[in-house]
Amino acid sequence: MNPRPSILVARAIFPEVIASLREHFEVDTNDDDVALTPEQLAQRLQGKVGVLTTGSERVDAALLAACPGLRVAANIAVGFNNFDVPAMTAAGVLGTNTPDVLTETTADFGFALIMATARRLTESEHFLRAGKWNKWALDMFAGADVHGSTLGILGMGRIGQAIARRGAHGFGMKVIYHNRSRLDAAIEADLRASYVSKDQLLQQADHLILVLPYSAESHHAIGAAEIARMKPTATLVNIARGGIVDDAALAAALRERRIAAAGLDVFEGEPKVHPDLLTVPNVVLTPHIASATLATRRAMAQLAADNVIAYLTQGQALTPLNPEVIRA
Ligand code: 8YV
Repeated sequence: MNPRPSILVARAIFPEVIASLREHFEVDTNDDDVALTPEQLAQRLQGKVGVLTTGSERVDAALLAACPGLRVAANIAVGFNNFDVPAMTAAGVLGTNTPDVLTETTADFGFALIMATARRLTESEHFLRAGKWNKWALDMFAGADVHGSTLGILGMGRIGQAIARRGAHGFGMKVIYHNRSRLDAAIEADLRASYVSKDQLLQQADHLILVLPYSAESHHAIGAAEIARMKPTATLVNIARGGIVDDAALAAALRERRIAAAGLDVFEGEPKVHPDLLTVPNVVLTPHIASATLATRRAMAQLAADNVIAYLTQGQALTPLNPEVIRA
């Protein structure tokens, strides 16, 4: 009998997901959840045909060259900027991601961050915890209304649309969006969202949320020049990827109150955070947790596992990034 194929689960995940993989494969795990260096990852992948990764592990030309036996890399994330997909395709390695299962959870969090940012939730909590609350005042931590305001959405994929729905239907917001391609009129009508130019989006939004994928094109899509186009009362929320916002420029703008506030779940070079962002009061900071509910994280890990199982046992995949590898 042929030995069972070996795979690596690069980060600690749910035991029941590991169990489903063990029905088919020899599974090497990282139970201590140590972040692997590229060299350690390549070393752990020797003799293995599959890997489950998170956004912290890169699958690039160097890794592919060091691991010629690799056939599939399944990212436990919808974003896949840690994958060099053309290099994977050239090497005949299938990549998969986890769309859909995290859409509503991530949209909930986007809204949580909009609310927390507009209503100065963490800033006021820090004030209270520091024992500074000794009298109530009419203008104490007065923020900006969310209901009835204009919500700007940059990037209008599945998560952007789920946020639009919450804004328009739940909070009575006027929803405007900008995206590489405009949505069908029927979808726009259903969402109650209007397409505008990026410049109009920047100028008109009371609350601007970023939900676009990271790429060379979207690097620093929001920098000093874009922030200068925004209303001084506006808030900016990033739940997409670090690098889409120029964090140094944002910290300077927040310090000078060129916009009112920001809410950030993702950072350039995370888990490091730009030191200036840690010292400005008008920013809500969270450690990349937009998809973090137990049910959703479990569904993401299971979808990644199911992709590896489907590909290695049946030559199919549920959510492939480069399906041409399957057809080849
Ligand atoms: C992941 C994310 O949890 O799906 C994404 O793209 O950013 C998060 O949901 C994170 O990338 C870990 O892989």
